Amino acid sequence: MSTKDNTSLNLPVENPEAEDFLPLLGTDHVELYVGNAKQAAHYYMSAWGFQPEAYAGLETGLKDRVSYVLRQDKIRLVLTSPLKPGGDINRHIERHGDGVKAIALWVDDARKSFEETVKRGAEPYLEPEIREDDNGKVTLSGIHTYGETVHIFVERSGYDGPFMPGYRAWEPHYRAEPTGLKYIDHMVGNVGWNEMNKWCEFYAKVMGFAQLISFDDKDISTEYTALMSKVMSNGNGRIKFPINEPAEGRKKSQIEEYIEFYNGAGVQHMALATDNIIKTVSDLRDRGVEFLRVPATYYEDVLDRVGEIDEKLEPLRDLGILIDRDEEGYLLQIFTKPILDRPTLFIEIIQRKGARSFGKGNFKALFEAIEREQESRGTL
Ligand code: TYF
Ligand code: FE
Repeated sequence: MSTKDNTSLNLPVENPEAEDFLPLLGTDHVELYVGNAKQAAHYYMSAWGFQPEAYAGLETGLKDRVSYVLRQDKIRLVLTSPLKPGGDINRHIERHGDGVKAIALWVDDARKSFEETVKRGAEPYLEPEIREDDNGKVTLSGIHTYGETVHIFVERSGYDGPFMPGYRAWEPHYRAEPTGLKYIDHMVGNVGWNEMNKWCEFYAKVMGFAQLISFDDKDISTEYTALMSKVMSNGNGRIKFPINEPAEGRKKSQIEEYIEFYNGAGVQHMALATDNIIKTVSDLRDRGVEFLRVPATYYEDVLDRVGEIDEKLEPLRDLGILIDRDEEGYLLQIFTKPILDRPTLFIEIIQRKGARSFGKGNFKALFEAIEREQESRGTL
């Protein structure tokens, strides 16, 4: 069973009667800083089936940057590139390569979200600011989290224009079929040696999250791969942030490899949910998305482990989709190879059939597949 508990963090367990001081309605968007937003936007459209939604750049009065907004169902991506040398975006890209800068959270009150979190120790990133145009107003604020990653609080107050004030609708002639991606299931952070508890405590203390104790939890670490992980979740369970740290193991930790190439802590993967993983993964494969593969032997005994499932095993095996079960149901998941040149960011596709855990039963096969990739890069 999935429950909430903060005792292992030496923090008081949440009082269920207490008011949630940071009610989160969902993930508003994820912003990536990238070297070439125009081409990245084309990749997320053509390969992933995102739809063009909004644009801001020279044509809308910006002088030094450009942003493309893409959407697929509830998932919104913002791709931002600099137009001139210098500045924060260039520095971010030089240091980290393309990567996630902001995990933006949808709130009813961006000012209160800022004040409550800063009061509890968050480092301010963006003082509350109101953006307004003919379509209404949006209030933004922001705080720092691990590495150079930030959380933006977005209060939409019924705004009904393209994305937010400052943007215009983006309507290129090209559109690709969606691939069935529905919402962000979780966003995972990689942090440095022995920093997992510090960042879990940040989410508990500063943002009112609690540790999600699930099937996966009991030290997933070093038996197969050198990492430790805990999952933090907000009050209504809509936002889930697993936090990984490297651990000593037989081989070089995949988390250490990430930290080296990203030059610090950052977002390791986003897990995107579908309600038809076979269709979604077939479409993505057809469009060139590369997935990790486990050995064919994985499928010889997987049904002994997970029991009966609704899907036929054959297409799951052909596509390399992994299966796991917990007390509440089962899940189907698969992981891309890194989607950038640096071995940093990757994407997970997940379909939940009742399970609320993260696929512990797959860790051995998955982490061995990741180690084979590390080996081919000579970084193991
Ligand atoms: O989010 C999770 O916990 C799972 C499993 O490097 C996982 O997706 C954990 C660490 C990792 C890759 C996958
Ligand atoms: Fe995941």
